[in-house]
Amino acid sequence: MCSEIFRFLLGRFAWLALCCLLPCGVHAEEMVVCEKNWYRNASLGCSSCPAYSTSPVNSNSNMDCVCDAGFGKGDYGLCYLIQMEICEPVVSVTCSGTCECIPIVSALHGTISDGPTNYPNSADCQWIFTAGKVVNLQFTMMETEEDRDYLTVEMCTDAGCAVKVQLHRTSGFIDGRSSVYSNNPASYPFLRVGFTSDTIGTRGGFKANWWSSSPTVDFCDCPASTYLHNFACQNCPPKSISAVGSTASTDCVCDANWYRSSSIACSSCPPNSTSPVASTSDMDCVCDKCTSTTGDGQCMRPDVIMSCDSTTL
Ligand SMILES: [Ca+2]
Repeated sequence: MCSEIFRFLLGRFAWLALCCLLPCGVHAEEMVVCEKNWYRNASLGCSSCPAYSTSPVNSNSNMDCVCDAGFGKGDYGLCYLIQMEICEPVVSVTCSGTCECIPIVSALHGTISDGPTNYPNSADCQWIFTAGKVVNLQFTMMETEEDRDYLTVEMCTDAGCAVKVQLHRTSGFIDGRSSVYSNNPASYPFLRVGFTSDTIGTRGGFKANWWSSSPTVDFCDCPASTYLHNFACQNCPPKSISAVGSTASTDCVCDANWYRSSSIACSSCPPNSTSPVASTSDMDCVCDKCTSTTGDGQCMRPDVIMSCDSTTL
């Protein structure tokens, strides 16, 4: 009698028994709960958040991985060290006189000019560049009254140009671009451009481009496992490291058992294989002893190793 009732119940309420095994309304994929700093991926497994980021328990996507303080999210969801100002040379341009005067602070390059129209009579204008680095200057246009209205380029020991070396003095026209005039920052950290006109007769004036030298390694030593890129220290790809002062992504070398698979990523060697530090190809992954290589590059370990000679594969 009891067994008949049981069979009846099982026949009518089989779905109820299934619900006991898999709680009603809960799909199998919802039961994957990823640990802290991992997130559920498209194939219902758990993937690790990128380096320098964290996520809470039971995260649903890589969007839940939040970059650490001081790091920003970049391409491919990777976290990069936020730009450090120290990498950027700061140039300040101060100017005075009746010419066009556009003060600039913290720029790498720019243009100076007497202004868009003819310069005035009795002009006495100057532009002083302060960088502590090399500042280069090149005239791209010049039209002044010959032997009367002059442009002068000097490098100076101080902002007042008490001690100076004249690099160039000219009047008249130039066809095309002038030579490039640069200061020697070790002795003369300031570069000065002066323009004077006499009391009669004006012309179009001048335009000049200026630019500071690019930052160098000694100017901004990026910390280990980062490299200099666009005046900022960028993280090496996950599973790779670089020396202090690295200046290119190629300075980042993959850890042992990983190999460089793209400019921004290291990939793991297949199971049962190893590679040395700084490997650059999956060809560098060598199968462990007592495994055999399959056609697809996998290293297979036999279920039972009957007589593995440890000196050979
Ligand atoms: Ca004149």
